[in-house]
Parts: sequence; structure tokens; C-alpha cells
Amino acid sequence: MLKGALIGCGFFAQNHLCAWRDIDDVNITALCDRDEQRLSETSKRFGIENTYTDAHEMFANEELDFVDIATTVETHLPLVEMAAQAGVHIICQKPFASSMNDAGKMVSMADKSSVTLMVHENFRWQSAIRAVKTHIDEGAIGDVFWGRVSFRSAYNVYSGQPYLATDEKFIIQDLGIHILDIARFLFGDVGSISARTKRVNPNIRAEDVATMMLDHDNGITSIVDCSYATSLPVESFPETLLEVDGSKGTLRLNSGYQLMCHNHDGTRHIDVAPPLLHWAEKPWHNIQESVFNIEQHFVDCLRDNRQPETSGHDNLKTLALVYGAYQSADNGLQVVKVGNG
Ligand code: NAD
Ligand code: 89V
Repeated sequence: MLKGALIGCGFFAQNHLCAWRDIDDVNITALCDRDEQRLSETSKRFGIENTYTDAHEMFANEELDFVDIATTVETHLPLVEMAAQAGVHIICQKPFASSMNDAGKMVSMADKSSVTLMVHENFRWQSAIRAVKTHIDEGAIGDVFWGRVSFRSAYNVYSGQPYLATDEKFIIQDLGIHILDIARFLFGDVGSISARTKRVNPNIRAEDVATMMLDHDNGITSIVDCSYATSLPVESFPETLLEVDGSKGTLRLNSGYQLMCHNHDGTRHIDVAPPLLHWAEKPWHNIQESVFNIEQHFVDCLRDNRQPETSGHDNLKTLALVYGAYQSADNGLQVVKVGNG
């Protein structure tokens, strides 16, 4: 049985804890939040009795195999440092860090302490995204030469996550980070990126629209576009839509989790809708399923002593795209080298 603790009992951590309950041979034995009310509500909801308002105290008192850090980005560096010093494996929410420097420090700390460090970069774990990856890998459309990864919505994300309206950076750092990671997952590492951003909603502080172009090392070009200012007849939050063109055909992941595969054998339409887990709620079920999948992956990696797909090292490449995109947007669509490969 692996013993874990969770730090940060906020909006999204509730999903983490629901998923942990369903992972075999894992027990979340302690919770930490500096907000006493959130801590006590979460403790009652999940029946976890060991609670702390101070993470130092928790690491000193608890015998843990791993910690799940579900706080917002500004706290990740000190919490990862504490966990590494305690010799505890780490799963840390995205955005991993607010600078490449901090991210590099956390990766080095984990390496020095020989603990596994995985970033909770879960969008690539959605079953619809995995289905597209399988089609590409099986050669269903030949050699891929172009792709588009798109997330466009007018969903009110600010109600559940008010900090998104006031943070200095918004859509690339919060959501684009997932969409850029999917582009890396499907099309490979990236040599350079250019981007343009815009703020449409006057009531928020930072950009809510971003359009990015990626030059992948294997010659694929992709467009990654995100918007929280796009009102459509059918609101598809939180679906990521995909277009992939290959030498022998095309793939389209359309709204409603409908995958179209067109090649010399004809055109197939496949329903790749995620399962509705017993604790999940639409429309979030797609993301909630990916939380279960990534937690299971973390545990499998600990057991098999292998690096997770979205290890801290791997996530440095996704973060480089985030900060490269901001640099490009600040400098009139400058092409920014990110040397991802
Ligand atoms: P939140 O503000 O609702 O919750 C964060 C909690 O952490 C709060 O209760 C706060 O009191 C606590 N906290 C902060 N610093 C602490 C510390 N040092 N010690 C103990 N407790 C501390 O935030 P949220 O909306 O749940 O988001 C948390 C993270 O999850 C963010 O980084 C966000 O980007 C990410 N997120 C990821 C997904 C996803 O699909 N991967 C979805 C939503 C949010
Ligand atoms: O996944 C996330 O990080 C969320 C949301 C989907 C709302 O952007 O913040």
C-alpha cells in the first residue's frame, strides 16, 4: 500500500481525491491546507483524519511515499523543496513553475534526492486524445505533416477559479500549457514557436485569446489556438479539437468526441467519448477521467521504477513553449527558438 498526502484542498483537488479513492493500493493518509475551513470540509468529505495547516509540520510527522501538490503555481517551489528534502515522491499540478529558472531548480532538487517528480499535466491522458495518438502511431494517415490543436470556448472559468481573472498571465499559462503539451505529445518536440495574444474580455487582467505556430523537429507544422472569448452555438468546454493531415489521409477530432478518420479505405466515424466515472459530472468528466488516468500512471511508474511521461524533465519542454509564446507575443510575433528536442 502506498501512503500519500495531498497539499491544497481547493477547487481542483476535490477531483484528485475522488480519483485517488479509486486507485488500488493507494491510501491518502494526510491533508494540508493553510485555509482551515477548506481543510476541515475536505477532511470530512473524504474521511481523512490527519490534517495540517503547515506543510513543514506534515512532512515532519507523517511517513509518506508520495505527496500530491494541488496548490497554485507560486507555492510549488517551496513545497517541492520540502518534499524532496523529506525523500518523498512528488506529483505537482500545472503550471509547474512561473519561470524556467524555478522549474529547473525543482527538477534538480528531485534528482539530487532521487525522488520521482511528475507534473500533473493531464490533458494528454484524455481518452479521446489517446485515440488520436494511436491512429497516428498505427499509420492510419501515413506521415503527418500538419496539425491543429484547438480549444475555443466562452465557458465561465472564472467562477470556479477566480484567480484566472486577476493573474498577470492567463490563457497560455493556464490552458495553453495543456494544449501545447498535447501538440508535443502528438507531433513531437519543437524547435521554435511564434504567437499572438489578445485580451477580449475587459473584466479580466490578462490575455484570453492566443494563436501559436510551432515548428516541430520532424518537419511537422502545427497551430495551437486557445480562446475563452469564443461563443459558439454548441459550447464544447472542455474539449480539445484536433485536425491532423497526413500523406495518406486525415484525422479530425470534432466536438462531441467524434473522431473522423479518412484514408484510402474510406471514411470512418468513431465515438471516442470519455467514460462518465461514478464521481464525475458533465462537462468536466473528460478532465476528471484524465485525472484518474494520470494518477494511475504515476503509481504504475513508482511501482515499476520508471520515469513518468510528464516527468519534471519532460515538462521543462512544455514550459519552454509557454514562455517562448509570451516572448514572441511581446515582440510582434518574433520566432522564438526553444530547442525542445
Ligand atoms: P484553489 O485556489 O481553489 O486551491 C488551492 C488551495 O491551496 C487553497 O485552498 C489554498 O489555501 C491552498 N494552499 C495554497 N498554498 C498553500 C500552502 N503553502 N500550504 C497549504 N495549502 C496551500 O486552486 P485550484 O483552482 O484548485 O487550482 C490549483 C492548481 O490546479 C492550479 O495550479 C491550477 O492551475 C490547477 N488546475 C489544474 C487543472 C487540470 O486539469 N490539470 C484544472 C484546474 C486547476
Ligand atoms: O485545466 C485547467 O487547468 C483549468 C481549465 C480547464 C479551466 O482551464 O484551469
